[in-house]
Amino acid sequence: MENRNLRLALQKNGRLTENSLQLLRNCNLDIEKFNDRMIVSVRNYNLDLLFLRDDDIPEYVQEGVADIGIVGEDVVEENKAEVSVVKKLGFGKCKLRIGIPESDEIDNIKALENKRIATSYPNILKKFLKSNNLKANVINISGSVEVTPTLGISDYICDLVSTGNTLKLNKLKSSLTVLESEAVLIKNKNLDELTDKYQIYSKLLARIESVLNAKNSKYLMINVPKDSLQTILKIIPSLKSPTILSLAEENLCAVHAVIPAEKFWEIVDNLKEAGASGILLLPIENIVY
Ligand code: PRT
Ligand code: ZN
Repeated sequence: MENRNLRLALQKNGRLTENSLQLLRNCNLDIEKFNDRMIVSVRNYNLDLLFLRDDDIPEYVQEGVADIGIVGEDVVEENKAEVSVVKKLGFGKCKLRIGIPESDEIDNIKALENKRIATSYPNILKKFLKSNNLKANVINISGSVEVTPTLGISDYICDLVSTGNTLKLNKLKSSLTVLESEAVLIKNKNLDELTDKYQIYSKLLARIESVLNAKNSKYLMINVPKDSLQTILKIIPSLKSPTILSLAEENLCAVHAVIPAEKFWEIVDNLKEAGASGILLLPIENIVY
């Protein structure tokens, strides 16, 4: 009988592995101990995890060996995979950039014309050059692209950058951005909406979305003098209407609101100035809209 579990491919051992597993655990999935196994089941959900090299994930999902996968957008784009990109997941963020020798300057994209550019992302780079009407010599290198200018093999490189330290160590600096990337959830294009598997997928997606919504939000609780209430409500960047509660002390009330996490430090001084006290900011586990 056909296996009716949904199959999710994720990176076996790399930069995206820990965050991918953490996201699944935050979805309340109880993942079996895996000790180097390729296929691992989830105890409390109809889901199997398939651990792969990241470069293989788009094709496995395209071919339906896995139904969905978690992988960098850069890998999906480079492999020209025929898959649906369902959701950005907010981790594994990086940029594919042109790296040039520290002493060089590029003030115009035309500076790439006729240069030798080493990269492990030849497809993305060629597409970028073509869309800018440029011709350059793209050199396909599978690893340590950053040493090629010093070796005289290339003029520039095109590689992923996060902190920029690797470029710096090799006396290079980043210049133009070719692609921005983060981890994404991808899906096989033929996953049939009428199947049980699709139901398992859409329920999992709803859990993932609720975890991502919650991660970006916080629960703010403050006490407010009643005559400052209107001023304070104007300060709070509430995601929906705040809750206002009476307190035992007559001239005070409590305001509870869900706010974007990154806004808290911008508004805290304004809240205090307007008379707010007992300011509490709490994490939220899930938000189901
Ligand atoms: O073994 P497997 O094939 O599965 O793994 P891998 O070695 O091919 O990939 P891995 O684990 O290095 O990266 C997986 C994904 O993480 C990538 O596809 C990106 O989507 C994402 N990611 C995020 C990065 C980086 N940041 C990153 N900094 N991938 C690679 N790098 C490398 C980059 O190539 C360069 O060598 O880190 C170096 C630069 O880093 P900084 O911090 O010095 O700028
Ligand atoms: Zn890889």
